[in-house]
Amino acid sequence: GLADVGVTGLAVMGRNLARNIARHGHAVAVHNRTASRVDELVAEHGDEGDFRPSHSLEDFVASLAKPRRVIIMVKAGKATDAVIDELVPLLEEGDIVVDAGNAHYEDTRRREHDLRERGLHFVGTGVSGGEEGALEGPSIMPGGSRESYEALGPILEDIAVDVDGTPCCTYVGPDGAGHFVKMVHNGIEYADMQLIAEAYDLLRQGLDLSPAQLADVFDEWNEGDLESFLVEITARVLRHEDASTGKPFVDVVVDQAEQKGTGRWTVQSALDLGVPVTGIAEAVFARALSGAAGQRKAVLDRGLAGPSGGRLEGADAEGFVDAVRQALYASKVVAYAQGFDQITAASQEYGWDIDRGMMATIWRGGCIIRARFLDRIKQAYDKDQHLASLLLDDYFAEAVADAQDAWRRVVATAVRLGVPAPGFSSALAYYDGLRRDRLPAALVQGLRDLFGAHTYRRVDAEGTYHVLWSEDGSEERQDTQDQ
Ligand code: NBP
Repeated sequence: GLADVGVTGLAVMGRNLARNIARHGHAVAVHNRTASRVDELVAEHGDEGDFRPSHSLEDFVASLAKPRRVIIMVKAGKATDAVIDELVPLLEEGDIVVDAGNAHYEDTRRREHDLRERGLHFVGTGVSGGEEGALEGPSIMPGGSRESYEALGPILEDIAVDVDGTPCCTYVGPDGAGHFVKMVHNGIEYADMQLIAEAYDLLRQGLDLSPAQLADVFDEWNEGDLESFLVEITARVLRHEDASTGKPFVDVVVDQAEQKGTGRWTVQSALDLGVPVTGIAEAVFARALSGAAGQRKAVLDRGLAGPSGGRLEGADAEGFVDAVRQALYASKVVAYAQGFDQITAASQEYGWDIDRGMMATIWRGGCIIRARFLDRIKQAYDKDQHLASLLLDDYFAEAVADAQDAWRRVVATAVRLGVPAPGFSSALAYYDGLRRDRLPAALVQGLRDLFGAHTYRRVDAEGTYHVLWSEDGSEERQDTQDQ
């Protein structure tokens, strides 16, 4: 018979995804530009399931049952377009092309539009969990037509990881929705890691705890509300000793964080949408600062003034570990709330109608940000589908209220010690900004009106106004003038 589904692009990700599909009892056609990868896969893992190898794209397409389901797993960008261009002439109306690479959602929107005009379905899907996830069960975030999900969903849900009997895969929304949600997931991952790094730094600097002692702290935190994959592996990394020097591993690693770009994409999109994702932005900028090696060295050589006294003593040290735990939790709530705001804004902008509770559900497994906490987010959106901010949900509002004294103490301590905590402090500033009755934005509007005649609105009347600053200071109503 013909194969149920095909995978083209058999580097680490595609190869593992194909094996995962085969292990679940589906006949999987496999293809790669360089044929040796096809042969290697079948030679090494052919006994795991029903693989149908092809050396040409024509044979590959011919080996698939209709409507054809083709998963492309190649390097994101030009390679994806090259494969699509080659593939499309070989396909027929109703066939489904799936891009499982890390595409930018704007590219996915363009590709979906082009293929739809040719009668084909295009599904851009986020796949999270790296190599291991692809093989053992990733979290899958597919976007595209609902109709295509009918044919594709069952296989994807089959190979996705399961949490409490629920697969970490669901239909996300039309065209770029899946890749958008995957992008924000990665952005949240940046924010989460930055907050963890700040917690580590504050405790190490403030209390002089060793990496091994801090590993114990993170292990303990992993028993409570902070329970997550990232906190778990933080303990592992901190406990690890460098084999050649015997030093704590974290002390032999160059302190310049790299990035592949999805955090930057998230922030770029947030700027366009006008959504404050300060947690993600601070994380991206903190990596950039860490990588500014020349500048850092020049500053270190010259020396720039900082506060005196680097350690916490007595009452200042008391309870500080737990205060940092609470600050981490509150900041994390803010970072996730902001990420979900970005999904909300894009969903409105592009008409995606994304079910936010379901996004939290499918991130519970397979993902780097998998965490106990995501159940709470799901519950919050289940209770109120139109929730304006996660911070308004009773559970989160109370959790942050409980944490806020500790959070303020930690941010103040960081400032006093001169330990940078951009994630903690910007999350708190965001929280306080959101809470404010009147913001100084009123003054900003006044300034804009004076220097640029940009106009303003009044608290006590409808309409748009401008002050005649260079005349008698009287106020003009602007919006009626043109009529
Ligand atoms: P790579 O991103 O390293 O891409 C290698 C694959 O792309 C090979 O199969 C290669 O074929 C193929 N390819 C290239 Br490059 N140019 C091509 C072209 N013009 N025509 C046809 N095929 C071409 O593979 P990966 O690390 O497995 O990642 C695959 C996708 O999954 C990427 O989009 C990545 O961002 C995403 N992703 C990766 C991870 C991860 O942890 N690695 C996690 C989540 C998502 P060849 O063998 O002939 O050179």
